Amino acid sequence: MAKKKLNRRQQWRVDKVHEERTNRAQKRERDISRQMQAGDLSEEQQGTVIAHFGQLLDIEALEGEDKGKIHRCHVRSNIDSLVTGDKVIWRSGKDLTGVIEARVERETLLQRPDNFGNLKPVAANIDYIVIVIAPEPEPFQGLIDRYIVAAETVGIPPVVLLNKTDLLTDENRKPIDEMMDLYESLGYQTIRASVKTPKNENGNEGMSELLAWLDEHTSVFVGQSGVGKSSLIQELLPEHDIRVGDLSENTRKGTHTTTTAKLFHLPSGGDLVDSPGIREFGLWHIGEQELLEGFVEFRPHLGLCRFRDCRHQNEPKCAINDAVISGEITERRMNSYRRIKNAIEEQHARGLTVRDK
Ligand SMILES: Nc1nc2c(ncn2[C@@H]2O[C@H](COP(=O)(O)OP(=O)(O)OP(=O)(O)O)[C@@H](O)[C@H]2O)c(=O)[nH]1
Ligand SMILES: [Mg+2]
Ligand SMILES: [Zn+2]
Repeated sequence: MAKKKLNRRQQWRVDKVHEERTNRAQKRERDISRQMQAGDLSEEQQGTVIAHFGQLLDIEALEGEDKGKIHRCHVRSNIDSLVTGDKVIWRSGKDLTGVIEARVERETLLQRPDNFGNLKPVAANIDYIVIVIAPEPEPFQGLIDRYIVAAETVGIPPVVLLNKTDLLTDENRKPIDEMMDLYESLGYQTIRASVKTPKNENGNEGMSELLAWLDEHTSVFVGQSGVGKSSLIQELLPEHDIRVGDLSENTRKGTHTTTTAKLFHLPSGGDLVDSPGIREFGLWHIGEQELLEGFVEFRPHLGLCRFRDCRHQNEPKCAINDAVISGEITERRMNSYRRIKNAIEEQHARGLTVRDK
């Protein structure tokens, strides 16, 4: 797509925004220097990014007398994007403020492209990606598979969590059971839970199993808006006050209640990241081979097609198609793969490519 040239007025506006941004960054740096000269900033220490609010981040102190306390911090302008779960080097300031000096190398990073082709981090240093689905809003297999491909690509094990089991009915039970069975048969951990069942000695349904899974790990809850990610976290952490939102009366979809990813500590030692619900999960940063490998059951068949450049459509002796015929690969997953592949190709054809940020 050819870019339209900006007219003078538009260019002036772009320059002005840029100038204002530069001025703000310079002012921030001056404020930081002033605080340092006044001896208001502590020595460098380690911290964790708990949440992100525009230019400011909530940092939890991991050492010193402030250990466990949360400071709202500025970031030095030379640090690239930070995300919930990042470990940082920072200095604490007066009144629970501070300055982030550097980012510690990440162990893992879940990211996705936004609508403009910028690759955005979702959460860092994560051990499990918990894909939350529910009978309402209705689950889309395509979205689950996209999350799984993203998880497989970065090497973070995905877990499929069916929440709101209290809403299972004679009508929706069968398709949802089939979906859960499919992921279980592929070797993925599945969990069923509800925050609205009558409590027994272990709390609501599935909560003790969920807690056991989350124990001593860092997990991020992802999925559509309204599936109950925040509700589950609220149930696990009753002493916190976490916002949950009703589904829309008309569409029975979520209302995008959580707006920024936030990290919580479990009393047992694990960490949990609540993330904002999404409509779609773009995968255009994923290569053709990565997409194929993102479907775990395809892996034994890769590289065995007659043609080296096989597109796994109607070619003769295609190992992937043969595996569909023999039942080793389900039609459902093959269709899902095709849909994702087409969507990625369509995005590329429209000139959308991903800029790593
Ligand atoms: N029946 C039933 N309703 C639930 C359950 N868990 C959550 N809900 C309801 O589902 C709605 C959405 O819950 P949230 O926790 O805000 O959903 P979310 O996934 O965090 O949504 P976003 O923050 O928008 O991404 C609320 O009205 C909850 O009360 C459950 O187990 N059973
Ligand atoms: Mg939420
Ligand atoms: Zn093939």
